[in-house]
Amino acid sequence: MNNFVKVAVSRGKQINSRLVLAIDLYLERFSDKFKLYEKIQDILSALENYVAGVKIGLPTILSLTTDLVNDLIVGGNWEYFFIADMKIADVGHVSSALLKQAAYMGFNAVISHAAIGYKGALENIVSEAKKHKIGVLTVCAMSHPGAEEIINTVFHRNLEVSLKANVDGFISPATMPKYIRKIREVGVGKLIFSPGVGVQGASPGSAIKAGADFEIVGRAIYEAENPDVQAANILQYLRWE
Ligand code: BMP
Repeated sequence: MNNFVKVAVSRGKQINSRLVLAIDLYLERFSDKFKLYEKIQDILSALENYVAGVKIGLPTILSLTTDLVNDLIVGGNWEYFFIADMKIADVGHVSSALLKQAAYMGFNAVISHAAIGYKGALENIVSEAKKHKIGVLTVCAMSHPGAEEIINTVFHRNLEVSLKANVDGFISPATMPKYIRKIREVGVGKLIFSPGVGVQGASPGSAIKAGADFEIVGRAIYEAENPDVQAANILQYLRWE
């Protein structure tokens, strides 16, 4: 097992949770970034007994800016693992530069698209990730209906290049469990994180049943009146045993 896989599994087992929180909160006005920072800190403080890891999206990273994200992750002294959802999709040197930014901010793993291919893209990302000791997760299929128009039609090729690049795991849609099943068959030792639970329609626990290791839940938790109560409800379906 590589380091990110170990970190994520051991954290998950430590609190018996397969729940990853997605945070995509963002600012309408630049001036409020400290308010946003405090709001996210409050959410994270309330959820540490229920949530294994936190995936932070680009709307939030851009709103907080890199130094505040670093402060949030490192300064908080959390037990969580952190995933940077940058959905990298660029040529090698730019992709590597993005990955480095994630490492500097203190993330444990970064998400890249797989459709950029191996040569001059994923190969660079994975080699840069090794230098910084962070994990790489690829998107081989997506959860929204339009994903079936293009990206999911090349799912098998996305999976193939990801395996060739020896990524640490995958983001695979809870809304379309057939992709999770396929990855589980071939992705030995790799992690599967599944978004699409809650607001997008998949039921808590459904992706785990199909073979995922973690389910990613965003709005259903952070928009709830009591995020901790909601996380506790969802967690019933997301235990390790
Ligand atoms: P929510 O639970 O609020 O629908 O959020 C889902 C999260 O998972 C978002 O951060 C989104 O970017 C991410 N995601 C997704 O919804 N579908 C995918 O196919 C890939 C994703 O990363």
